Amino acid sequence: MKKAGFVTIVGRSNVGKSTLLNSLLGTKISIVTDKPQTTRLPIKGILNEARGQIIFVDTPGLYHKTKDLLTSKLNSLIYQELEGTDLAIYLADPGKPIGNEEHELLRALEHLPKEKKFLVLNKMDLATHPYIHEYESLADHFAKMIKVSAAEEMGLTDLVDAIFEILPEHELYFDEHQMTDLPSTDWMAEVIREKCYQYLHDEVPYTTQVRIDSYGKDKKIYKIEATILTNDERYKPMIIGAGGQKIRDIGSAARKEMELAMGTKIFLHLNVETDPHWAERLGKISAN
Ligand SMILES: Nc1nc2c(ncn2[C@@H]2O[C@H](COP(=O)(O)OP(=O)(O)OP(=O)(O)O)[C@@H](O)[C@H]2O)c(=O)[nH]1
Ligand SMILES: [Mg+2]
Repeated sequence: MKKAGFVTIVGRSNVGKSTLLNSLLGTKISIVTDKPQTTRLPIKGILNEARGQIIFVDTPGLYHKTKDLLTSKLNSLIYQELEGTDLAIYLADPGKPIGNEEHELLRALEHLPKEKKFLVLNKMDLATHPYIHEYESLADHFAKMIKVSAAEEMGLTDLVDAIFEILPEHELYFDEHQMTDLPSTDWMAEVIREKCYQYLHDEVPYTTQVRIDSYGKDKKIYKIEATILTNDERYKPMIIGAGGQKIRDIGSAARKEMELAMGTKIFLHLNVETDPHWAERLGKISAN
């Protein structure tokens, strides 16, 4: 029988969890930015090989700088995902010292047996890793310590080999050709949300969520209607921009990426609405 199992990637915000997921799968499934708290859904990416199937779960990064509803919801999603996982990858960035977030995650990981935990040090492509010794001293608590660069795709074969070594024999959980469990509307919304992070500044992208209102094919063109929700009326003009320039930039960047991924022409129409309550509904759209 083949091997199959769930591997949950946890770590502080911005350590490169989503980059790692995308590099492992060789395609972009999870969105990546240089800002913290980018990932909001636990996104599953599925690696299929002759040896079996690894389902990687990308989680929101633990983040303690702000104490709001969104942050506490994102933080609690991490713990839900760790329950019942076959392996936890604790991803760390040795360019940053161990802080409160690391201590909290390490405490959460104490509930898992050592054999079910890997310590993975990322961003090894950078010239210096000033805090690497702090993380190396944690190695005893993990079954393995592996050094990688998610961005430069270094060390990933070793990581995948080590994962297959410890995964149980199990029938496949997903169809062999499937790469993600994300329904296509969630994926479309994530692409648009990523462009909000690229084109909007400071706190503005954090106030946004994206809703897909309708989609479908009309002749050869795929039509998508979506709304960017912001929790405060005052952010609306910033999202729209002078003469509508910002929303056009966001829309056109999202459209190009969707056309590339879907291999079809797309007509994307974006609206902007104020909805102070979107964060309260967030847990209900978890990708589980
Ligand atoms: N130099 C270098 N940069 C990396 C590497 N992996 C990720 N990054 C960068 O680190 C930043 C954060 O990457 P993400 O993958 O979004 O991090 P994350 O852990 O998913 O962040 P959250 O979803 O906010 O928790 C981005 O600017 C990436 O390009 C790496 O191996 N080397
Ligand atoms: Mg992420």
